[in-house]
Formats: sequence, C-alpha cells, structure tokens
Amino acid sequence: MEISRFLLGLCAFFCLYRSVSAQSTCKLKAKFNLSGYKNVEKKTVVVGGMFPIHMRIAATDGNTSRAPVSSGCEGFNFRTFRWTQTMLFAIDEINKRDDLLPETDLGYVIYDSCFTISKAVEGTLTYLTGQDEAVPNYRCGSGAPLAALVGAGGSDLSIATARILGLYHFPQVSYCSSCSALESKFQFPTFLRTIPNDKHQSTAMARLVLHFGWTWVGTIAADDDYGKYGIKDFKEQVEEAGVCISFSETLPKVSSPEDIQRIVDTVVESTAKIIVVFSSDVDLSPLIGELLRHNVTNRTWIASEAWITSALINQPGVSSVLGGTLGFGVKRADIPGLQRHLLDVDPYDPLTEEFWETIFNCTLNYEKALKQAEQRATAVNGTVSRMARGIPDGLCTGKESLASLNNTYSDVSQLRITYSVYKAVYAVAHALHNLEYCVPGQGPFTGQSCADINNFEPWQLMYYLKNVRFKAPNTDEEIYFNDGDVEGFYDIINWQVNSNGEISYVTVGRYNGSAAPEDSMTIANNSIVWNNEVLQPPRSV
Ligand code: TCR
Repeated sequence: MEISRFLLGLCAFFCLYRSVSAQSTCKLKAKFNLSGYKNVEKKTVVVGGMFPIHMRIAATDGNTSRAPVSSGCEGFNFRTFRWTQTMLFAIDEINKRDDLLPETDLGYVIYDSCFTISKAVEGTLTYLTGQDEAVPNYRCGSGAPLAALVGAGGSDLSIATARILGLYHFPQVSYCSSCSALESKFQFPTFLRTIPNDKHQSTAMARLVLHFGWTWVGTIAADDDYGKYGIKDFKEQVEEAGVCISFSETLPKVSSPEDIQRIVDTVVESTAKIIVVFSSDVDLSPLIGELLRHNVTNRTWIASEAWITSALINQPGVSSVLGGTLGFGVKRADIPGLQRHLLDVDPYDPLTEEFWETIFNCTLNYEKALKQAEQRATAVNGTVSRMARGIPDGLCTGKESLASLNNTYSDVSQLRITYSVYKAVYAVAHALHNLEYCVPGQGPFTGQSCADINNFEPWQLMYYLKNVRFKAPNTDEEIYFNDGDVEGFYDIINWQVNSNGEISYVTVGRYNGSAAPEDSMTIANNSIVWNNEVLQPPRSV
C-alpha cells in the first residue's frame, strides 16, 4: 500500500512535468532497444517483454560529484537470451497464422531487467510511458497500443513491476515468477503466470523428503522472494511432520566470498547429508564453484526448478559433487521450428550484436575491432602502436556458425521455462483475438458491449486474459488461469552420470499438485541413481 502510494506520487509528478514539456516524441523505445513490426498496413498491437538478459548491474564508482547515470549491465546470460528469442519466435509464428489474430499484427518491445529490481522498475515506467522518462501514458499518441507485459523474470522483479502495473490495471503475464506471494490477487490484481505457483513445489519437496524417510536436512535459500518463500513453505511442512532442519543458509545476492566460504564450512561440518536448495542458477553458481574446489562430496542435493536443468550449474566436472541430485522441473515441450529460429539470428541486429560478440569472442564493428587490436598490441609492446588498416584480429565475420557451438542458447532438449515463455505470448495473443472477435451486443462489458482492438483499455484485455483457454501449437496441454495461476505439474529429475562423466537429466517421477494428495506423486525408486552411484537412497545423517 505504502509502496503503491509512493509510486503513484512519483508517476503523477513526472506526468505533470511532462505535460508542460514536449509530448510529441512518443515513440516506442526500449532500453535494450529492440522493437519490431512486421507489417505497417495491418494494425499492430505491441506486447512488452522483460527478460533478465544480463545477470547483474555493473558496480558504479560511487562518485557523487557527477550527474548519476543509469547503471550498465554485465554478465550476458545465454539461457535467458534463448527465452527472449522464443518470445520473438512466438510472435513471428502468430503473425504468420491466419486463424489467430488474422487482421492484427503483434509487435514487441523488449527490456533487459538485468536480474535487478531497479532495472525492472525503470523498464516498467519506461514501458508504461513509451518514453524514456517515467510518465504513465500507456496509450502513446500516434504509436500502437501496448497490450500487456510478458515478464519480468524473477519473482522479486515481478513483485515490483506488478505493483506498478496493477495501479493502471495493466496485464502482466509472467513466464518464470513462481513465488507463492504473487498469488494474492488483492496485492497483484493484474498478475498472471504460466509457471506453477511454488507452493506446489515446496509441498512436492516436502513429500519427497518424507517419502524417503529423511529426518535431518539442511536448507539453502537465495536471498530473494523465490528462495525465502520457497524454503519457508518447505520447512513448515517438513517440520510439522517431525523432520529436523540442521542448518538454514542464505546465498548472498551480491558476490561475497566470505559468505560463500561460511556456507561451505556449514555444509562440510554438518552431519546432514540431504541439502535442499531453493535458488536461481545465477545465485547458486558461486557456491557450487567453491564446493567443487573443496571437493565436498557425499551429499544429496534437492534442487528447485530454477537450477535443475541449468547449464550454468551443470558444468564439466560437477558430477563428483552434484551427481545424484534430485529435483523438480516444470513441464517441458518440443517447439518445432524454434531451433532453426535460434540458429538463424542476424548478427547485425541490435538485439543480437552483444550476444554474437560474447558467444564468439569477437567484435562486429570494424573501427572498434581495430582499436581493440591496437590496445592489445600496445599492451604487449609497451609502446603505442598504430596498426595498418587491414582486417584486425578479433573482427567477427558475421558468418560464424552457431550450430557448431555447444551452447545452452541453442540447446532445445530441455525447453521448460522456454515453453512457459511460449505459452505466455500465446495467452496474450488468444486474449487479443477474443477481444477482437467479440460479437457486438453479446460482449462482456456494460450493456453487453465489446472492446475495440484499435482502442481498448488495459482492464478490458485483462478480462480476456483471465478467461483465456487454449493449447499452444503441437502440445496437448490445455492452458487456462485459475486466479492467475496454472496447474502444478512437475517432472522429478535425477542427475545421472553417464559413461563420459557427463550428467544426464533422467525423469524418474512426476508430481501433480492439483491431484488428490494420495495420487499426486509418482516416483520410480529403482530408476534413481544416488550420489556415488549407489542404488540405495542415502540416510539423512
Ligand atoms: N522462479 C524464480 C526465478 C526462476 C529462474 C528460473 C531464474 C525460475 N526458474 C530459471 C533463472 C533460471 C522460477 C522466481 O524468482 O520466481
């Protein structure tokens, strides 16, 4: 309540300010600066997307005698870039169809939230205004109407953005914010999601612990709403059943070698052999590196969905520490055509430039490459050297082959959150379709009226989103929202070490949070390979 009042005040302030300054440059613009339209003749509705394309914001030098600028971001994330590209792929696919929104094109505006709340808020205000200033003006003068936001990524980001968007009754469909706190329609009236509510996952984890009769477990949570709520819900349930919690640690959000060392010491010293971790892969990865360095083996790790199939955690060499891990993955699907789309990206598109340069470790811009080559030569010779203009070392050709790389970006074997992104875009498209083809006189609004696709209010699209019911192409899962949430289906995944020492993800069971408790979990005990490749479940002490 306090927060929304503050933001409302903030927005009102900027609104006033803007009304006296120029209003004419109302164009769609994004921080990551990516907008696309397919067809100028057809009417276009724009969908906003927010993805944590970078892992963090860059540290500032703390100098207060200069005008502050918005922080830059660092740590390019190939996995989340795949999610971003999936949104573009889905939009493309929808635009080509003649049975879904045949007379309307979807455009997009993508923001990089850099996995940081302040960036997500900045993006939301920019998004609502269509400008760089924080002005709430979601119907940009001449621009196409903005329909909904697909995003924002982690739960703490979505909690922040949903509070602002809620004020304007503006729909937000999240593909990965799973925290149980977001279920409150009182606090987040226009928030919907295509990933299950974590209350199912916490229950599933508790059921798993009880299923194997473990009585002594340690917990590690990320320092965000995802980790905190996830572990809290888990703990409540196991403690009620008599399980003891040997330790509860929190992973630092900002790199802190001391905190990581302390957690490693706790894990090493504890007699608990079962460790439950509720964290995103980005936050967990420094701890895993340190556990590897200390060779902390002989533990069984219980993974939350965010790291169970993550290439950031499943790095070469982790099998001695993490082999035998058991965890939960949200529903997976195959998306025909997606891999082609991922491999066919244009390196010179502003959206792809940084991706291309990072993945191939080269520079696309000739002048920049020349300068960098000179700097390298200077560093080696110790004298300033000007290079002959030719092809500088480190210039990308633009013809590098993505297919020849073994990168998580183009790995389509575990499309889980990716599938969730796909569903979120389709949910918006179906809602828009239903809005457009409302029969006058039989509409859902006052006096059986309909909304107009050329000029609708956000709350009108919200009505259609709440009531949407569809199947994404080539899947047989029926998607609908129940108070903003979808059903709680999970695969139970086990990390099994194959003959090359690599880890393969083997599905050993399922959990269905919507079924009766006695039918909700099926698990094939005999298919599980535990740490150190034994076939017996470990004892918890
Ligand atoms: N929900 C988490 C964030 C998250 C995530 C992920 C981040 C999920 N899955 C995979 C990176 C990779 C699930 C949240 O904060 O709600």
